[in-house]
Amino acid sequence: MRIKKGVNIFTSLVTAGVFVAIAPGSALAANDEPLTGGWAPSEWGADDMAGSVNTTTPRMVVKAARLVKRGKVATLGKIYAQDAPAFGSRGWRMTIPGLPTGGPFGNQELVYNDEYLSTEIGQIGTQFDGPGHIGVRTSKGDFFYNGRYLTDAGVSAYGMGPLGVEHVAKIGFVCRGVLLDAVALRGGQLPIPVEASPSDPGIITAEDVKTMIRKQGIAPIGEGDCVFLYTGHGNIWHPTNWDSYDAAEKTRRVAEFNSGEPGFGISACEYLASRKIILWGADTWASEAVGPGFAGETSQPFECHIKLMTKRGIWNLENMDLSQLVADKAYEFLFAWSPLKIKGGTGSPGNPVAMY
Ligand code: UVW
Repeated sequence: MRIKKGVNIFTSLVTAGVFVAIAPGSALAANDEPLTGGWAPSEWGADDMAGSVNTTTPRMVVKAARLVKRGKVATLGKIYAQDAPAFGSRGWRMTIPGLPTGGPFGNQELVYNDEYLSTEIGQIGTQFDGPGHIGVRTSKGDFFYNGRYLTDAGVSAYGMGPLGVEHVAKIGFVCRGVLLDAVALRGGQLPIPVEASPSDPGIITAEDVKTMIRKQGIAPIGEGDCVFLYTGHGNIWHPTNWDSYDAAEKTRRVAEFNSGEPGFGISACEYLASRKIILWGADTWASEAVGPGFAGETSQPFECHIKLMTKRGIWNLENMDLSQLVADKAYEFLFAWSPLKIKGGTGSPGNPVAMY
């Protein structure tokens, strides 16, 4: 199946039967690879709730800090707004009740405003995918990072308990950031893949990653690094020009942005895991290639999500604005980011920072 240009991918996934409602009591399709493949306990022990952030040592932080040479700072988050693209039916709705919300108080006639927000707070715009976001349906139940299940004590509709994002946020990410400029590699914005093949120009393979590192003249990817891919697809939801577009242009761009995306293929993700990175991300909504049939480099949808996060606890930052780093050719930098401490949350919004 091909994703039609302009069709919301979530609608397509449902139509294609990738997301299927299962009637109570009916037989469940299951993938037992997490059980037979030794995905739990993780390398940080059976009790771990944080994953890759455990890797960082004081020595790594000091080494990463030495990458600040020009004294420049780039913020890597995009603007949260109601008309910005979102996956599926997710949305952002903010109101300022009262306007002013309260006051006036005292002789100074103080007034104040608060915002009321309705959104999928951890899974909107620039977003961090934490331990409770992606799982695999096995014959024992829905398996998440480190062998936790949605039926475990503490996991409920009110929060993910031991899978909550706050367990990662208590540690946070300070690392050597690496920018992989795939637009420079391919000579232009990467296309949405049209076939599940390492030769598709929209799919970044392990070899592509090694080539970019060599061409960009930086040290190989190593333990504790945070690695980000620039595909150019993120400019459809343009980080600076967005508000200059009229409503029809925004609608067209939202549909195009959501209809698939170039990105990492599974060979690249396996390579990044072998180098022991702690965070991966991109200027796209999934950070990995999403093409026909929702496949990446293989026919499996969101394979990097599963193999990096559910299997290994290597977390993901989506919808990053990498444009300043690209313009400055800042290919390695000090990177700092922590998810919000949302108790039981699946992820977090935020505004990561690069210093170089
Ligand atoms: C899904 O939630 C399936 O994708 P993402 O992590 O890209 O939001």
